[in-house]
Parts: sequence; structure tokens; C-alpha cells
Amino acid sequence: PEAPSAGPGPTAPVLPPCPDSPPGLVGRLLIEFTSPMPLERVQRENPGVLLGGRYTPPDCTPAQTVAVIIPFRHREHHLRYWLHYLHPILRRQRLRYGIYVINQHGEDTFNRAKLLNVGFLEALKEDSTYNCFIFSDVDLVPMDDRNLYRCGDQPRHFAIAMDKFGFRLPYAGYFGGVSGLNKSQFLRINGFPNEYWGWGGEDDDIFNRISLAGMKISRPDIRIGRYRMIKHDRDKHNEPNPQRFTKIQNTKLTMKRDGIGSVRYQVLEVSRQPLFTNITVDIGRPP
Ligand code: UD2
Ligand code: MN
Repeated sequence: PEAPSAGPGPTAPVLPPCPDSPPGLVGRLLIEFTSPMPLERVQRENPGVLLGGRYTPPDCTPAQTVAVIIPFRHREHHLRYWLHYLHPILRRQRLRYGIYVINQHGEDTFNRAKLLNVGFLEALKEDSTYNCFIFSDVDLVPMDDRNLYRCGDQPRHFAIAMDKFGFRLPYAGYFGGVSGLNKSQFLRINGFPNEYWGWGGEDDDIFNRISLAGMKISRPDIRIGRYRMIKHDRDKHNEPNPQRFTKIQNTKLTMKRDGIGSVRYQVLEVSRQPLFTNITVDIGRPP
């Protein structure tokens, strides 16, 4: 028999840390949603992405591992554009990342923020090294790859200049669309609220949580934080939540009991697709 080899054998090359400003970014991008986008094409164009939508740069070691969490139901058509545009951008940004589509099971009222809480926990279950969480609507595509999908020392708001708002921040406390928190920032605000059913208010509640915890929102330059939203009608079962105006007055009271510490749900299926991980979840229904 062969003698047991001493040491680990040929050592893998040690890669340098990824640079703060990745070379090879292109800046302003042309984003459109008119050409058809079959999933097979998107898969073919992203051969370097591993099963479940995981990616690690081949030439450097990133400082963070990023979980991108997408709240989802019946938006397959939007998801294909999102994957088509975002994978190449995230790759150029030299991120180590994974894509998690959190798919609400059934036809009860949609609950975006609760799905995002589920995404945080389920991503961490899969890979405990995730330390940055980017929460993105499925219909939002950045128009500039210098808008880096990373976490910093304050919670980050990425989608600040949207086409539908005339490329301006609609109001100072706006935190919708795409945002990012590292693990400790997320836990410090007890995650996101679980009790906003239907459209609206949950992003303002998250903004309140961040302010109440003494943190400040960081944002990119207005010329860089530009986004296109795929045009859509309001979905079924995501009607405007009439309670949202009173609820956002009470964040200070509710955030202690309602959040990542109290989220209840049941995972029905985890399926690793070539470009993303789909997690179908039963999150219940409004009381
Ligand atoms: C705005 C915010 C969004 C959120 C929402 C209020 C922008 C660009 N975005 O989005 O972050 O605060 O208002 O709740 O201002 N979704 C599904 N299926 C559904 C319903 C929703 O997948 O049936 C997901 C999907 O990722 C979608 C997101 O939830 O992008 C937000 O819903 P929306 O796009 O209908 O709401 P919108 O555009 O007013
Ligand atoms: Mn939308």
C-alpha cells in the first residue's frame, strides 16, 4: 500500500483579495425589456454560474459572500430578464454570490417583507458564510454596473433613481426596490416585519427600523443608482394594504415582537436551478 502522503499535497493557488473597484466594469448600460428572453438563452450565456445560481470569481477572493433575495410569485417573465441582466453585472463586480427566489405558495395575499425574512434564514441555512443580503424586486434592473451589490458599514439603498419616478428619489425616507444589509445590521433591526400583507408600507417600516436602531442609510450617487422597472399592472392578491398608514406609525412598538425572531413558515420545496435557487414557502395568510 502507498504510504499516507504528508501534508495536503499540491496547494491551490492563493488568490489575491478582490479589488475595491473592480476593473472591467462598463458603467452605463442599455436595458430594455422588448426582445424575447428564453431561459435556455440566459443559461447558455452564463456558463460560469453554478447550480443554484452560485458564483465565485475565478481570479480573486471577495471580502463578502452575498445572498441576493427576490420575493416572488407568478413573475417568471420578469425573472428571466432579471437573470439575463444581473448575472453578468454581478460577475463583473467580482462578487461571490447566490440567487434565492422566495416563491410564495398559494393564492393568499402577498407578503413581500415576510418572504425576505424567509430568504435571509434559508440562505444562511444553505451557506452559513453569507454575510451580506441584497433584497431585490424581481422587476428592477440597474442601469449602471458601478452600483456595486455589496454591503457597507450602514444599510444600503441601491434603487434610488427609477425610471418610473423620473430618476429621482421620490421621498427622503424611501427604501423600496433594492436594498442591502449585512448580517449584523439585519439582526440589529430584528429583520423585517411579517405583518404587512398586500402592497405597500413594508419598505417604510424597514426604513423606520433602521433609523430607530440609530443607523443611517447609505446611497450611491444619483447618476449611478439608476434603474429600470419592467412595466406591470398590480398583481392579483397584492392589493394596497389599507392598514399601512397606521402601521408605519407604530414601528417602534412592533419591531421588538414582529421580525426575524418571530417569523413562522413552512418550506415546501427547495429546487436548485441552473441560475437560481427556488424556495417555495407557505407563509400563511393575514389574520
Ligand atoms: C414598490 C417597491 C417595492 C415594494 C412595493 C410595495 C419600487 C420600485 N418598488 O413596488 O419594493 O415596496 O412597492 O409593497 O418602488 N411580487 C411578486 N408577485 C406578486 C406581487 C409582488 O413576485 O404577485 C414581488 C416582485 O418581486 C415585485 C415586488 O414583489 O417586484 C414588489 O411588488 P410590485 O412590483 O407589484 O410593487 P411596486 O412596483 O409598486
Ligand atoms: Mn414593481
